Amino acid sequence: MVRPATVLLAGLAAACSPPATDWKAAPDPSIVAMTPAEAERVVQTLVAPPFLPAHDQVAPGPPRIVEIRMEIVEQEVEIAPGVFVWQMAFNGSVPGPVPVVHQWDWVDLTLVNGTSDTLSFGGAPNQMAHNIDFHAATGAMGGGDLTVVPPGREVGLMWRAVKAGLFVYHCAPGGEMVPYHVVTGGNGAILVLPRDGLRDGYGAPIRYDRAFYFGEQDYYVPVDEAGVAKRYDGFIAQMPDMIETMKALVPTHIAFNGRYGALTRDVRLEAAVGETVLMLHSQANNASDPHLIGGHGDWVWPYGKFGNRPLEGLETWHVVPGGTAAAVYTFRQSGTYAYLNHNLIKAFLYDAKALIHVEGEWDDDLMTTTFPARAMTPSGAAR
Ligand SMILES: [Cu+2]
Repeated sequence: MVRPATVLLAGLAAACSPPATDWKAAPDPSIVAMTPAEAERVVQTLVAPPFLPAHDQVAPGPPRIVEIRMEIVEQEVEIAPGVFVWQMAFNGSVPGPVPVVHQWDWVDLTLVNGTSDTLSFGGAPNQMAHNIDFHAATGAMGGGDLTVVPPGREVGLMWRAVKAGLFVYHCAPGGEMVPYHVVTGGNGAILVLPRDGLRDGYGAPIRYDRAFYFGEQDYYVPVDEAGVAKRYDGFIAQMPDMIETMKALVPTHIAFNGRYGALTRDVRLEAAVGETVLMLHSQANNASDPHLIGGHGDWVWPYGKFGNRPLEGLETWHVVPGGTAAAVYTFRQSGTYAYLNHNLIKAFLYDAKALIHVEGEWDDDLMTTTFPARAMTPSGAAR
């Protein structure tokens, strides 16, 4: 028998918070109402993509203030053989690092224009002002208006992660500087996990064993009369020609993680049969269509946002410009898999691709050779 008091309490709870769906719980009003003054502070050390910093998949307690530090570096990088670009790079990587927090946490950022030791990198000080616009943040151009910082200075910004998902961040100093800084590498993504972790389409918890972040970058490299990629003295000198090249809207180079071969040659991505891998993808300036050759997206969150019920068993999914994708896959078969943009021109004639090497037993029941290549048998004839 249900007591009247129980019915009353249930009615009050329903009036205070959105209803639970059949696959996720409603937010806890006391967590939403919490203030930063009540929150514990933690420091998160960021790492270079495609990897993520050490993190809990389920929030270990109430919302926290997560302190992160991002140093902006203007650096010249050989993005493809003989092709050099002055990048704008958060923490010296393209894309920038992936901070990992939980929904309703606060992000307390120190944004440094230069590096902390010498305020320079490779002997060359930064030349331009930069800032950061977090798509996961609320108000003031995503923080862009409050974080404009000249070379040799640093600025602080704290914001609350009110939405769960993978969200793009990028530099956005205004006008033509916005696309110039973004397509020279000034972008990345932040992962905001649900407090109780990921859930599949039935509401069951998902725990991943590994997570890889694929940042897809389009470049617009000017060439001389002979068609040779031009090289410049610095981030400012490169800008006028590059902006003219950008206006054609046709990338000259496309790469995962900043340069050709980054995730097929320079970094070896590994997993094992039976492991679940979270595959994160962003493109700050163009669309992309991720696909795992030889596998699938077991669960794929539309637009990379965890507040939506994930879709099951996809072959290829979509990243909108200035957006993300998130998918999990449990590997069932050993071998080498390619994770790529299934615009195959962008994958193979450019370099929008990565390899994942999976160790383990081969399962003949999933795939086997019935006979090797041999002379053709005429149709209808007995072999
Ligand atoms: Cu910038």
